[in-house]
Amino acid sequence: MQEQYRPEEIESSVQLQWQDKKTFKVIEDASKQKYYCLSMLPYPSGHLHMGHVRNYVTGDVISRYQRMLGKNVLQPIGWDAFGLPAEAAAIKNRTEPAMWTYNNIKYMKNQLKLLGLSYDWDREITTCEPSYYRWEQWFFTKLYQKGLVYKNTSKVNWCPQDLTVLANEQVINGACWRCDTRVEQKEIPQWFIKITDYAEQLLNDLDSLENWPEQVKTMQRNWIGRSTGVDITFKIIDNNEQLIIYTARPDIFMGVTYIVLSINHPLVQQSKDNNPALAKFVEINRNVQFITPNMTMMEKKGMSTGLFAIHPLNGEKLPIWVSNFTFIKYNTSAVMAVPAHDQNDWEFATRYNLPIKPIILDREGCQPNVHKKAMTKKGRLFNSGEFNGLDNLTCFNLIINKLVIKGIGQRKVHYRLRDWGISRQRYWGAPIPMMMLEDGSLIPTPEDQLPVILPKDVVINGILNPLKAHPNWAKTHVNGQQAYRETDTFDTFMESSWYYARYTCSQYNKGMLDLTAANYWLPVDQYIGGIEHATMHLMYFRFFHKLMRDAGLVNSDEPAKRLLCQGMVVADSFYYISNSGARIWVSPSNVAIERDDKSHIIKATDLEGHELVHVGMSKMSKSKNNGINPEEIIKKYGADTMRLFIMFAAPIEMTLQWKESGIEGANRFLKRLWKLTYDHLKKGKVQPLKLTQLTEEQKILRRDVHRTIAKVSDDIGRRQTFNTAIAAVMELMNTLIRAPQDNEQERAVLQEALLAVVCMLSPFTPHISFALWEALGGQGGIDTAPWPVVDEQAITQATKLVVVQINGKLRAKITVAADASEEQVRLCAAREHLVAKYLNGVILRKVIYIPGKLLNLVVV
Ligand code: HQ5
Repeated sequence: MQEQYRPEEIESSVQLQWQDKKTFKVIEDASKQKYYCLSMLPYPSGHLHMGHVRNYVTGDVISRYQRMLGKNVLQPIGWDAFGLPAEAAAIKNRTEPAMWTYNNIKYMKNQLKLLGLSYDWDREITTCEPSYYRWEQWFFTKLYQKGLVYKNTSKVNWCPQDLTVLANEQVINGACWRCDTRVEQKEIPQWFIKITDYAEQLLNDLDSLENWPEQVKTMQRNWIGRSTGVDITFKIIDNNEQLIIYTARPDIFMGVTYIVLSINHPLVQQSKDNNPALAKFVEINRNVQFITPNMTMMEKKGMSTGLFAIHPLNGEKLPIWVSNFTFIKYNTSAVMAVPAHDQNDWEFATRYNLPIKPIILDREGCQPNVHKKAMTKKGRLFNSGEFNGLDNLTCFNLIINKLVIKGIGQRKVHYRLRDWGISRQRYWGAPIPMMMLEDGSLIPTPEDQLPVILPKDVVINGILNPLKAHPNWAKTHVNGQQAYRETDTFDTFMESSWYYARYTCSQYNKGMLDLTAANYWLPVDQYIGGIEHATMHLMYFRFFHKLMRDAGLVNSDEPAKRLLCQGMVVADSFYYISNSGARIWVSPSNVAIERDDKSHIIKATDLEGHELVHVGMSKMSKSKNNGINPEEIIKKYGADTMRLFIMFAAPIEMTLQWKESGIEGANRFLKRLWKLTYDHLKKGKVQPLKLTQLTEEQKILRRDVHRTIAKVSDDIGRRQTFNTAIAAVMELMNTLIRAPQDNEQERAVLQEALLAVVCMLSPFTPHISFALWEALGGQGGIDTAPWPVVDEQAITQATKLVVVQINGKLRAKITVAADASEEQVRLCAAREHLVAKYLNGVILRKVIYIPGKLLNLVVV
């Protein structure tokens, strides 16, 4: 064993062995318990971000731990390779999206390998390959045949200058990213998958996901947005049209004072023809509604249509308004407003001077004060005719029934969830396998013509859809008839919706899935990824699993049993103001920092001597130039140090603050471990441990070792508190460093302890653990070593001898568990014959206890 810890040598040599021996390759094995651990696959965007590292190291720690428990562990990786960034880069750098993508994959794959992740590389998936997307296309045609796919018009962002569709991220402040022209909305025909058919199941099955974070489940519940309520029909004054509006709050229906339509509501479209002001309002606000992603942040603008509806129960005249925000409520284009009892409605009413009519009494039974804000509490009704005096919850059903009997209400379950629009007017995606015949009819591409391969000979200019512009790609034949291919491509969320299943049989070419393999490995036991995917990806992923189940491809209801969402990585960010007044962000690796004794930054300067403003910690990003390149850290300290720091620095769901000092601490710890092992082994061969001949000190040391094993196992496996697992090992190390190593038994105890430490650390720091295990003479390679087993006796056997005095005189010597509490020691002492005798009939004045040594009872 070398005296110095040299991570660069160890890591590359260990990684080479893993690669050569295919250590992490797995196949189905019915005799072993399977464990499928999956991290969300990356977009091949160029370089690994520290956020990726956190995600993938977490997956690797869990995989390695489960492998040591003896399970057959599948941990795959691949590339979410289609998407807009490749097209943007192709235009910018004048390359092809494929070239850009494959170069990035090559680069990032190498970076992943430097991290020492235990992937089965033979299962790698690259989603832009026809061998992958052909099955997605095949499945889509099956869904079409089942009636789960349809075409409909839907809005897109449209640049009237470039005559192109823009993705939401290409719309900057309402204008085209390229030419700054104001973006419009355009209705074009697009393909949809009926996720709404599965709304009920997607909602109900959330309850079975015990090991998913509550936060994610709540977000999905809100996204699905199930509500029960009623569709109510309103008559309009001097107009033959009727309005049908859904409400989930029939209980406060008597408080409705106005109605709001969104600008795309048919009645607005109709009324604007003879109302120029309204037409102008529609024109101005037409785009805002679509572009602003966070509707609650949006300014609420409104205008009267001049029309009035009639409240069907109290006959009041209700002004009908139009606004730019109505559909936030239930994703419908019309809402009835109850401003006295709904804050959003109240704000709109106050801004435009619309009537506010309270109908729920406050807790004291008085009319509520709604001058400053809406009153949103429950209570008894007033101002509500026949419903006066009843509490609002009771009225929920009474009012629905009344409306139903009058023939103007229909009970309804409503979902906020909309069908999934999967068409993208983009080149770099999987072609949608549909065709149009000469007569305009739509048919799915026949199975024998799949895959529909994305052509390479295209012109990408960011304006024309390259598939549309292609001279002959779209032209084809079906049964001797001329046919035209769909030129839109799939949303990339299609590829990431089923990749997890394909990993179980990524080379299979007889079908989408090899049923035996898929059903051996699925469902995923542990899924790890960012919270940003809480709704879209994780919803589509669950939806696809159910679709595949209903197609007989998988036999479980949900794709993943347990979900972990890692927090983000943040770092210090610094800037100075340039001569032209711009903020110039300086990378933290180029900043010299002075700190005060509390480690607060008091001065920061860059390499050119600019004094910098420190804005605290923020998400590592290009815009703040505060990203830390994982490769540089590996070069400087090794992958094990980086892995250890990342898993130690914060609880996994929390934000991780990047600190070089923390990295240094992790590095020092590994060096200490190396040195302790080296010094231990230098003393020569270690004799076997003789459990029956242990001294009290040795028993206590063994107790600490086995307690640590128990804690670390629970922390990694059940609690997933990786930081506390590492802290426990560090604490044990402090004890081991101080432990005597002079005789054979002491060295044997240390040998056992070191083997345990190396094992416990190996999920976190696999390379150094590999090397130390070998040096310590551990059996077999550490990659096949079993997780250390807790010796329960070692925990209970460790004892201490406590001297018991009464008024300073020795009366007994008792043996207690080494960690016995004072209470337990006193009880034990009281059971001693002599102690009991002296305590009889006296008053206990004072107890002096020196833990693990002395108990002195002062009596009178
Ligand atoms: C992080 C960062 C960057 C990344 N391809 C999709 C994707 O998000 C995943 C599909 C399943 C839809 C995490 C991120 C995600 C994983 C891959 N990450 N911080 N790809 N700065 O490359 O935490 O949350 O963007 O789980 O890395 O990210 S990705």
